[in-house]
Amino acid sequence: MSLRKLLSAVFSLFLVASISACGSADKTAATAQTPADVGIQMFEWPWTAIENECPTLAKNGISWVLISPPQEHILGDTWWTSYQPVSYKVESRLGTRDQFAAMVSNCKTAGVGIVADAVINHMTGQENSGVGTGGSSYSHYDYPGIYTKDDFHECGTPNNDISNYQDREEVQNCELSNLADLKTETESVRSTIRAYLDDLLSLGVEGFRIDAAKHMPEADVAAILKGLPAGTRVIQEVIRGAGEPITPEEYLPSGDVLEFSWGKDMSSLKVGSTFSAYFNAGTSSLYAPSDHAYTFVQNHDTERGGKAITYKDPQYEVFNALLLANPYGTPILYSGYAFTNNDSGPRINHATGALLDVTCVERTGPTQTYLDGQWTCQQRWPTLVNMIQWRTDAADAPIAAKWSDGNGLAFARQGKAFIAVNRGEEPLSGTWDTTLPAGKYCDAGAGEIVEKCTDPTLEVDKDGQLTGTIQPYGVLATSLSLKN
Ligand code: LAG
Ligand code: CA
Repeated sequence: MSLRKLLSAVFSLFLVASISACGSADKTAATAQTPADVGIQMFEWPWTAIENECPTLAKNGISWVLISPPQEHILGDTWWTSYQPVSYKVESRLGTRDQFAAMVSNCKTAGVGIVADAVINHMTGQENSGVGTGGSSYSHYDYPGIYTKDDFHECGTPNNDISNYQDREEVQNCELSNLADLKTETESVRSTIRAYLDDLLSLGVEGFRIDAAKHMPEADVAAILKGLPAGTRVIQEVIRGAGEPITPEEYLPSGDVLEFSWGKDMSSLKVGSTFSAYFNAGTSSLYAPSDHAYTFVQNHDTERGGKAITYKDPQYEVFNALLLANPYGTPILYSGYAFTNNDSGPRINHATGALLDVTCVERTGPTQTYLDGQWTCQQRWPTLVNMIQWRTDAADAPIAAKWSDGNGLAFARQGKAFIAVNRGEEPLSGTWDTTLPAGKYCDAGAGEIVEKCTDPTLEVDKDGQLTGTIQPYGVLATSLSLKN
């Protein structure tokens, strides 16, 4: 267990003790559970909208939010302007410094941490000069008062770009899509970046996603992050690539990593292939150690890559439930907006250029479709909210009673929780070994958030057997705190 997880466990025990002392024994207090560590990437959500959502996130069991990059960036309507830093002022399309500070502080009060996406490998990729979202002027290799031409790599490839991912030097010292590549090996660049991270910490963030970590030598990342306060969450983006010399494992000395293998393996299980291969995920050499790996069905890049399972797929909810049900790694849910054009940013008022307010579309079920720009709000999907409680109930219990048949897959977390899913369009009926105590239970996949199970629809017999039907693209799941 990492120091961060230990601290959070100790804190939650303290919280539980103080809640019980006040006499309001809710289900968490009654069983003194350590809440599962579940995060959510809230892609391109403005700071004020996240602040407003934090009480709901906390209630739904989500511990932290991975936000989009908060630094000043180039102007433009696409989402990826966020990934072209102009300066380290916390002034972006997503909000001002004051709005950022208010979000971090009020979310913390609600019990939700903020993890900032730190774009530190590069600056802008525009050939033309311009002005950023905070009013700073810049040109491709010049950021007044911050960096000059000498702070960037000239690597010698045509265009200065990375083309050969088999070449370590090239991947780390050339340009990723023309983005001016910082000399992260120099003391002055390192300390400039570090001052930015320290500024975000002073505003109260609990950690960082290190964007494009693979494009910086691990020694540089380690030097930049050296001496961060104990417990700071560090999630490095090192995309695993077949046969590439740079691996996520190399980066473990400087923090944890995003494990891209998980979502990739799930995408091949969406249809057709043998569903029981799910049980192998996390076991091969293509997976970082569970304690240091963050897992996700998709992120903002893979959602646009054409291969991942996304909100557009009716199987999306099933695979997110399987993400939460799996003991491997720390899960990151995802909440963004619908799109047909990969470049489209969040919707704006064309007269003022300001972002429109975020409103959540109500969930109707797995085959729901969304209009472009609508916010999909996975943090409110009842099945996923119930599955977060399920994950807390499952705690460290191992996978047991594995079953799979065609489009159906089921398993238990020994004695604590049970899930059966259907990735197909026909209902599936069966009898499964839940490993649970006999009794009546509520179904996590029935479409309502279960706060206390008063209307049970599932019955587990004295042998732990449950007979039921899994709806098309459905989840049938239950766990000890969903017991009547
Ligand atoms: C990342 N991780 O390593 C981000 O997760 C990913 O979203 C970022 O790419 C990338 N690294 C750089 O931080 C995104 C878009 C790119 C976009 C880039 C910079 O996926 O498409 O590139 O952000 O805005 C765009 C254009 C390129 C152009 C470049 C420079 O698409 O054609 O060369 O801007 O102007
Ligand atoms: Ca680099």
